[in-house]
Amino acid sequence: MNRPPKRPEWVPPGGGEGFASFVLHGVQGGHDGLPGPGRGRAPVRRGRPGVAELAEGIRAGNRTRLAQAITLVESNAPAHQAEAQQLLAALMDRTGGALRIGVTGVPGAGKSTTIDVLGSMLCAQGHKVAVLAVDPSSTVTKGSILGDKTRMERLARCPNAFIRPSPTGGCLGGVARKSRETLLLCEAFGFDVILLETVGVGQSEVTVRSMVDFFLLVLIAGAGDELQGIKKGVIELADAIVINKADGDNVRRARLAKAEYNRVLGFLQPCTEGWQVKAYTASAHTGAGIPEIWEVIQQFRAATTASGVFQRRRQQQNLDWLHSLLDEALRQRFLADTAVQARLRDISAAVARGEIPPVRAVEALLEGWGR
Ligand SMILES: Nc1nc2c(ncn2[C@@H]2O[C@H](COP(=O)(O)OP(=O)(O)OP(=O)(O)O)[C@@H](O)[C@H]2O)c(=O)[nH]1
Ligand SMILES: [Mg+2]
Repeated sequence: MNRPPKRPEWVPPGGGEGFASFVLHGVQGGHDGLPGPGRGRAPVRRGRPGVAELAEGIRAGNRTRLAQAITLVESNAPAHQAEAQQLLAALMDRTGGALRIGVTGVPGAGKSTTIDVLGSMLCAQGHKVAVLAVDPSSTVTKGSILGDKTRMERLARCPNAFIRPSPTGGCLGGVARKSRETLLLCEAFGFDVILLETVGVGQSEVTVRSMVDFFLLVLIAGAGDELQGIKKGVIELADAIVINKADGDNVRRARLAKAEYNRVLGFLQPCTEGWQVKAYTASAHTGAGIPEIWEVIQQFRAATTASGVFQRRRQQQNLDWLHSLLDEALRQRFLADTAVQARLRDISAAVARGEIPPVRAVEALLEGWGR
């Protein structure tokens, strides 16, 4: 009786090879594989805590409840998602209190090490620090390269710190939703500084920029043209640039790179209204320059709060999130309609043959839908 294994409930419909988990069917008879009832008592299955219990636990600072709540938010199962939304709604009054800092940069630039040193320093000052990784390239099979606790050894030992590896969402949209909601849970728990690490390639830095107040770009001094390897677009998202690994033989090159970036930054439009972006040098190994980065972040917060830019950005981020969720929901509903699917097939073929202009095709598809 060889039944094929089932997919777990959290695998999205059509979830492909990226989801490596399977559920094996139970064996008949005892769990020692022998026929007949197993010996010994069956293990007691404790139920998952409900929404009220999770909300209460998070308000009371219970870390186990926080971890369970994040697992709920990260689940793709529709029933879990409904519960996660109830939980977030119950905790909304406790959110918004943390300073949200994004950290991006080329792979290996020292983002995790910088977060380790900065986070440990902040914990020692009495802050409560949460670190989240946002890495859309990580899937169940590939595992997460970011948020690696071994690269944040010091911070992982701080009782006031919390480190969470990247959720596996399959696509950037899925990871982004989970990260945004995890951020809110961390705020409700009482973390006052939240650091989000992401890779500086692709679209993920744009997504993280849309979740944070301050965006730090970590780079290293390279040979020749300093602007090679990192897109100008990423530089334009930053509120500060740190040239890391300014230690040993590298100090002089790091200073030259800093000067070159500062020259370029003079020509670029700052990402945050009224804030002049500058480059700095630091070493996450020696700790030099890290307290200065925190100084800059505090100055940024004070200046943008006084000008109202800080609050306006948060409001705009909430609205942008609303609209992107609305776009996604409308798209899904539209494409799930069987009548639309049939018409889409025909119209797509006609568009491919060049018989109907695409704009007319869209109008034709939308006509009559949702009435
Ligand atoms: N010399 C020197 N090495 C550093 C410094 N910061 C980090 N490193 C080293 O650089 C390597 C990469 O550091 P990570 O902190 O993992 O870099 P990352 O940017 O988080 O890397 P990914 O998450 O893999 O993109 C490690 O071997 C670190 O020990 C620094 O300030 N000086
Ligand atoms: Mg890292």
